[in-house]
Amino acid sequence: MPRILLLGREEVADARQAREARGWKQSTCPYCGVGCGLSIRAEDGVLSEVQADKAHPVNCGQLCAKGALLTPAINADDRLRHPLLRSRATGEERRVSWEDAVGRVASGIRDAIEQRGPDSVMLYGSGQLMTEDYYLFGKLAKGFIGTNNQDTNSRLCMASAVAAYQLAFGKDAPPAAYADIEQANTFLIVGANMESNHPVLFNRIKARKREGGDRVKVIVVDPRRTRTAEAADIHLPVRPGADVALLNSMLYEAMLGGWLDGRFIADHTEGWEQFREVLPKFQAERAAVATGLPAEAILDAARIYASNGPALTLWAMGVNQSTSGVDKSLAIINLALATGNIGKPGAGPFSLTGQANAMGGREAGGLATSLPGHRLVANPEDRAEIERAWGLPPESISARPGLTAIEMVEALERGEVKVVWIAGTNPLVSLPNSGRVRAALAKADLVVVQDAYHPTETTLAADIVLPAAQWAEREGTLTNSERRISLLERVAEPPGEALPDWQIICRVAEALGHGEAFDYPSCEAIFDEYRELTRGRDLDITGVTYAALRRAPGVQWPCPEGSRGTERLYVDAVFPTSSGRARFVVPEVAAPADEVTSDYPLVLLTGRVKDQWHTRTRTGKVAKLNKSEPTPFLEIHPDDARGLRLRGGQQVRVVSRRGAMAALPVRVTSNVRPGTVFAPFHWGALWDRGSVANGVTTEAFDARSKQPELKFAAVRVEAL
Ligand SMILES: Nc1nc2c(c(=O)[nH]1)N[C@H]1C(S)=C(S)[C@@H](COP(=O)(O)OP(=O)(O)OC[C@H]3O[C@@H](n4cnc5c(=O)[nH]c(N)nc54)[C@H](O)[C@@H]3O)O[C@H]1N2
Ligand SMILES: Nc1nc2c(c(=O)[nH]1)N[C@H]1C(S)=C(S)[C@@H](COP(=O)(O)OP(=O)(O)OC[C@H]3O[C@@H](n4cnc5c(=O)[nH]c(N)nc54)[C@H](O)[C@@H]3O)O[C@H]1N2
Ligand code: SF4
Ligand SMILES: [Mo]
Repeated sequence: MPRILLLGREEVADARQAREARGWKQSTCPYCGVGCGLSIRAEDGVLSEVQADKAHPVNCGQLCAKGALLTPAINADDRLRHPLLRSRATGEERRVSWEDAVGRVASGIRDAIEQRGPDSVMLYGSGQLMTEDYYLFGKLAKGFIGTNNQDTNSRLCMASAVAAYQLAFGKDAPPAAYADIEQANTFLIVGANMESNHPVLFNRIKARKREGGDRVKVIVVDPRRTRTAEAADIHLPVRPGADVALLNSMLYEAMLGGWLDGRFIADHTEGWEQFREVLPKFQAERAAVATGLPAEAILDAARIYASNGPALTLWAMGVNQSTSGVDKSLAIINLALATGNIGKPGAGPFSLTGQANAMGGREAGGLATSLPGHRLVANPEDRAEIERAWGLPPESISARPGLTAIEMVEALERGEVKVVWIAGTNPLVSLPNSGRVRAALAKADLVVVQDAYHPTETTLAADIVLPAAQWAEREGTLTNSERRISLLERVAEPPGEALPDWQIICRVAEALGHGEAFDYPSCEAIFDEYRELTRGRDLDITGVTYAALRRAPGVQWPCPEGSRGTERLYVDAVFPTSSGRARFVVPEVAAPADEVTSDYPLVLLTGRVKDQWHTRTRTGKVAKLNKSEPTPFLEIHPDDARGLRLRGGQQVRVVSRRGAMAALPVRVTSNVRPGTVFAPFHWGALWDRGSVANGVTTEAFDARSKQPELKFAAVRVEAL
């Protein structure tokens, strides 16, 4: 991997223009939060070619297989072409006009509002949506329907990191940038399997390691020996859920070693004294018991992290998807603050985003607690500003925080939510305890699902299915893990009557009588309206326009008028808290929610494989991608396999207190810790009714972030 930015800005713009003259347009990969730059092209309105953008600072010409094989995924046979009306009872479905479909959605929403008030309506979106869609979905729910019941699958993904950033820094902003990779000496990777899930970024880390020689160290904290862990200098196979004890211990031992940055702590932070008091409990020998790791290994990790120059901590779902997800994230941030690893090259606590535009939703107010421009529903001033911007009378926006994803399921069960509008997510595969989710959805009066494919597990539970145009068939912006906003250009025609998500939202808004507030000539006009709402805020992007984005491979926020964007945050060590100081927040040590007992003696970890994307609506259609892992599987340690008399390849059933996952072949491997098993969650009921991982996972969630503990379910494994 070459070093970042081989070309200057002008050269990049020239190269881009030359390609555009030959029919290529710029885009960004719609899968993961790395945000690889692409050049794409269509023939006769159909996407025909996808290539890596060689001049793009994120990927410099690299792609993983998923990105390289986008064309067959987008052009798959089961694209949804027309609005459908379905009978949930019989499964019968018929094609209807847009007018009919939109009219039915609007009258369902209107009836619910009249009979039970606006909080009986719920909009559930996703990081597959573009920032403009997110913004409009929120404008409709929070401003015009009058409910804050708008949440997104990012709740299952980054809510814990969001809450931790807000607590520690005052605002939800990942401080580091990919450019820090080439300048870091130590990489602490916690609960992230980057080799599989952020592959192009991991290539940059490997390149840094090759280039930096012995000085560059990689420490991986993961109960499994993943391909990421295999490439590490130190792998810490932590007991699932025990990350806080490990991270606190590393901090304490670094303190004893004299490696903390006392000046940074004194000048730029608060809360150190209280935090310091709890640390002696985490002496390495004691933490060894809690974490299941040798004390020596903890000491080594502490020394390397704190004394080897700039350290970058990257984290993802092994941290966030936990009942102590916020505490784990805080422990990571504390470690960075105490060692001064923030605001300087090669350093920082850096949470990785999962989906291509998970970050855009955080910015534009896509969560049940947020409003556009990093504003909060709970803040009266924030509400008033947005009401004025949207031309609404004072007090129009409800002060009640909306329902989050799991709370939506509970509210459906209680009969409080009657209309659910799902866009760009497949919750019958991705939400925990999917049997319960299915039963809850069945209680709704109206289920609307807006997707690009049909059938999906969730479109099959809908009354009305709305066809969405997707990536390459529409334009829009998204933001990757390093706050880089990119413009995705349109090259292809949507199939049949499919429409961009923003247009569908505008049509429903119009049918609800809010046409004037949702009358946009283009996606760009939505962006311009949203952009204005960031003026003077921490994520000010008033300097970003579609025109500017066409000339650049993305811009990192903040980017106020006249600026060219910001690579790294907090270089002046001033934080957006009331005191300007970053806060040490004491993280609690708590056991995961699901209890391991003799009936359920094993811990199920769930996660991903390299060549599949989530619920497989796209990657599952690509023959080449299905080759590496054609079926779901269960990894089990040889000791546990022996106890159960299991041989590799044998079919098993995985049973939890919620349900069962049946007919999975086992893979006997010491890559998992004894007492833990691992299954990917990609395969849903359409693959095989019995193999849905989320049939067994728990909906227990972190009290502060409301993010569910998708990484820890007590199970037993039975031979079939
Ligand atoms: N190929 C591919 N790439 C993807 C995706 C995909 O579906 N496929 N999805 C994207 C999305 S939305 C996301 S959010 C990211 C997710 O990216 P990752 O977070 O890397 O993905 P996971 O495999 O879910 O989980 C990461 C690791 O957490 C570990 N883990 C489990 N419990 C614990 C624990 O208690 N502590 C620690 N330290 N680790 C633990 C698991 O063993 C697993 O290896 O990937 C993105 N990239
Ligand atoms: N057990 C377990 N469960 C998990 C996780 C885990 O690690 N373990 N991870 C969680 C995480 S981090 C995430 S992010 C979620 C992901 O879970 P989901 O969001 O359910 O996964 P996707 O398959 O990405 O769903 C996206 C849907 O949007 C559709 N789509 C694609 N493009 C467009 C578009 O432009 N417009 C519209 N309207 N639709 C479109 C796709 O066809 C697909 O049906 O899963 C969560 N669930
Ligand atoms: S690393 Fe992520 S963004 Fe890059 S090509 Fe692969 S899936 Fe797409
Ligand atoms: Mo995610």
